[in-house]
Amino acid sequence: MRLSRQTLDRLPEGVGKPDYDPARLSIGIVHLGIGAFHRAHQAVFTDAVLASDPSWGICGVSLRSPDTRDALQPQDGLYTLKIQDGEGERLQMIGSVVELLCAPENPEAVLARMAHPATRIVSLTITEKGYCHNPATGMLDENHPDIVHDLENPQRPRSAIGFIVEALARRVTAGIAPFTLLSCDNLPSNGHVLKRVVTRFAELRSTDLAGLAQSITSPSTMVDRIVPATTDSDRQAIAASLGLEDAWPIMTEPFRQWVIEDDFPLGRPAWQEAGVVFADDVAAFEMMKLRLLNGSHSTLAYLGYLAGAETVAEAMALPGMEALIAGLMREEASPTLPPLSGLDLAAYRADLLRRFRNPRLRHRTWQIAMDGSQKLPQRLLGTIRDRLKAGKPYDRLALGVAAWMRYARGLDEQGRAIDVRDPHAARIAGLVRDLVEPERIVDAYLTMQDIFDADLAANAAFREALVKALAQLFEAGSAATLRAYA
Ligand code: CS2
Repeated sequence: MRLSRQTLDRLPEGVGKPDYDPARLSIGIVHLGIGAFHRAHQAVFTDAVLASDPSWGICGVSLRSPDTRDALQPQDGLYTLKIQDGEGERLQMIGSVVELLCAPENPEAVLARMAHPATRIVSLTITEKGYCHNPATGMLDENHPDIVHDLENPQRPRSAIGFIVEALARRVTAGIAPFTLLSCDNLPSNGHVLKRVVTRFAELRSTDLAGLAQSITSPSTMVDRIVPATTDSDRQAIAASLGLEDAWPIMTEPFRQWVIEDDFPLGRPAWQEAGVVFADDVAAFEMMKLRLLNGSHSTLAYLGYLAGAETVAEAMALPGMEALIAGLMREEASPTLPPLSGLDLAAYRADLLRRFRNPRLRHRTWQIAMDGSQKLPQRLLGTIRDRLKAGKPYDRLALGVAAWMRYARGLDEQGRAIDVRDPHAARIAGLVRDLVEPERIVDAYLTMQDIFDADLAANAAFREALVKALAQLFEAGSAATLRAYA
């Protein structure tokens, strides 16, 4: 039997259930990119406050595949959240997602929902590459195939940006005020980046639309929760605990954090009641999280994968890894952060190490290794730029970048192919696959100025640090390189 509104009352005792009637929800939020992260984060914070205002139900949109819709629609949008760490586990049913749409199948339904007067927020988790921007500059990549397509077919868009601008245009025509845009991706100043690419795209469509895009609000956010991809064995374990089938449960950790700039002209859910922090400026939080959590995550994913560790917890157990990551955070990344009053940075770092060690989450290094070309600039390269300016060492950060270079080249330490997922995977393979000398590999990578901007690419000390780290990874391998930090 399948999980659904009808079967909710069959759930075993101890499983958390919505404290509202899911059948009475209406839609106030359209979320673009309804993946696991959204369902462990924004949808959960929203679920917690729907009892006081049921008008903030979520319409979840997939921009690519119908998988999520196909899994959740027969369950009335309900799914299980499994929250687990070394101390135990807890199951909770989430009911905030009330409608599921698959954009490529029916773009018109998505546009109609976004243009509906009751839709007051359009939130996004579309990953870094979904912004169709140049990661080094933050500007719209006007040659991006989806952008070119959407400018030619504005009424049948493919990209999130194309959908947003067309929906805004329809709202203006209908005399409906613009929705608030809410980026929930791991980008610095994500609200500004989103507004910049949306405004530029609108400008390319027409000058009237450009003025409109200028007037929208797009608060920045910092989002945090570790959410590994669900596996079939997770599905089986959930079915055994519930006595009901759930086609797509979500696995996560107890920790969750959401910091948002409070700028919602059409209103918002009372998220503060669920622990969301509203701040005037989230840039400092965002930088802390990107440079400490995500910078460490990427470093340990590349080094860990190369050393044969399948999960983050396994990577953390490699001799030397924890000391390397702790040192990267404390010595190299933390000194570059702006002061955050009231925040104990040492405790934050200790907490991160504990979260990375979570023995219950099987968070694959391969999953985090995805899309490195889009992640490195804000996770490692910005920190290195600041260290260079200050004349301070950055060896561990350089090792992280070199490990990406080794990984993305596409061959592991045994010479086997790596399944590299990255929008630039083919371009990278073309540049470096056949090269063997570390100098030449580094030089070839440094020609990618959409990742390494011109200044960094021309910095001799930076180049030398990368060559040294990469040479070590080729000569000694990742595990032996790590052992030197133990
Ligand atoms: C990870 C993040 O996959 C990745 O690149 O670094 O998804 C990370 O788990 C989240 O940002 C944690 O909030």
